[in-house]
Amino acid sequence: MALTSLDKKNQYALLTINRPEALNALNEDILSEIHEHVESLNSDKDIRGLIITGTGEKAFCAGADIGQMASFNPEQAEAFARKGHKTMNAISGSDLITIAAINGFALGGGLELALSCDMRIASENARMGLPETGLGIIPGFGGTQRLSRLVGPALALEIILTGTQVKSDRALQIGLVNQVVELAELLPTAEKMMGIITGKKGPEAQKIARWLVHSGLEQPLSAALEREINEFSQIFSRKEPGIGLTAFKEKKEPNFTGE
Ligand code: CO8
Repeated sequence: MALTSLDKKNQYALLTINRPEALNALNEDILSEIHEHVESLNSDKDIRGLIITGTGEKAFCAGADIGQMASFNPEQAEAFARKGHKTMNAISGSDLITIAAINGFALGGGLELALSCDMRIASENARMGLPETGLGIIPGFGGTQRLSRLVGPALALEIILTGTQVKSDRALQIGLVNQVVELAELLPTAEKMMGIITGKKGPEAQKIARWLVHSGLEQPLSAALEREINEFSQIFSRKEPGIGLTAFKEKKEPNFTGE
């Protein structure tokens, strides 16, 4: 039986991890399913966004499956880490605009899954952390890199070395999440944000801006700024500036999709 479900809505999809008996922990099958869903959405012209969440009120995802890892040798550990990275990279590297709706625990690989998304919205009961060093291992699905790029090395090291569970109010304070809302409001809030994003903005402009933000983090500032100038000029060879700038002058709503 599938351990994840995919529900297509207007311009975006909702992916839910369905393994509540293990607090939605990630095994190989779930990683494969998430990867397949992202691949299929990449080729779906009607879908521009993805919200990822977990079943139930307790956990977004409590990490990689600890039972599965207990007997690993180094080769098996590498294969599992590579599989996790492949899935996280598929999310961060796709053209989908992604939001993690964190409904409870997001620990270890669960937080790493949320970190592979563009934005994170957490419920008030959410607890986020990278407890791996307490298990004698290290974050292995991108956490050492994505968390430090998001909150800075000092806070990332505090979280990694203490293994603390960060409560949602502190997560908001340090920029780990974008918003904190009541649990009942979590999906409506994520869906509302996705609706604004996929609503009346220029899809090409959003795609380029998103790519500049992500790719710029891997470049020296001067090169990334030069790339912005280049993309800014190139966008004027596309149709969106004509639609958006003209609509503003005419005091009308822009219609980028022509629908
Ligand atoms: N894997 C497998 N099963 C899990 C996991 C997990 N990560 N987390 C919880 N479960 C299971 C429990 O075993 C339990 O099952 P059962 O009822 O059969 O005993 C069930 O979920 C409910 O959990 P608890 O009874 O423990 O619930 P509590 O409310 O008491 O505690 C916690 C909730 C605090 C979330 C607790 O379950 C916990 O600490 N879980 C483990 C969290 C953790 O350490 N996560 C990190 C895992 S390591 C990781 O993610 C590494 C990623 C990189 C891998 C690199 C590859 C080499």
